[in-house]
Amino acid sequence: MHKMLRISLLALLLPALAAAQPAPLQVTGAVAQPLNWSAAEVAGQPHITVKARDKAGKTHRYSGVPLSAILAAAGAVAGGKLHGPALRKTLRVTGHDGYEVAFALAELDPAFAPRPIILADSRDGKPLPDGDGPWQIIVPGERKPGRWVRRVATLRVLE
Ligand SMILES: Nc1nc2c(c(=O)[nH]1)N[C@H]1C(S)=C(S)[C@@H](COP(=O)(O)O)O[C@H]1N2
Ligand SMILES: [Mo]
Repeated sequence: MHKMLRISLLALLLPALAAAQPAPLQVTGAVAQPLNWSAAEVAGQPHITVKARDKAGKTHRYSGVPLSAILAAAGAVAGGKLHGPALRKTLRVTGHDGYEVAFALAELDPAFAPRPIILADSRDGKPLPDGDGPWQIIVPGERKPGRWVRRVATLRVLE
């Protein structure tokens, strides 16, 4: 192929290739170290598996990263420091469609919470389907799945 043609084809394709890159996970707000994690970086974090019932009442095995571990990596207040006035703090989770839910940090902290809430990247051993992934919040034991945010974009700690 002619060199100029090759270069201009590449120039045309580059924005499309960039757009095809999945958006990173943003961890922001009242944290010491904001994070911007690619899917590979999320996949590289220690995972746990939880069983949870979906809206249809079907039990699945979801694997993912505990939100408490993500908050720890971002330097959000946790553990022994999460007491007294810090207990007002919340995590706002936003999906790519703008859907938002809140968790109290205490709901996520292993010192308070009986169950880990996770940022799941797989269900029954397979990546989440496109409409749910790459990441979905899974809240085991919760009676309604309203906080199972699909297509998670941002985790923001609010004071
Ligand atoms: N990104 C995103 N996640 C979402 C929602 C949404 O609108 N957007 N709806 C929530 C609600 S209210 C419920 S009940 C569950 C299941 O929703 P579904 O019935 O659309 O599957 O997904 C939750 N996660
Ligand atoms: Mo819902």
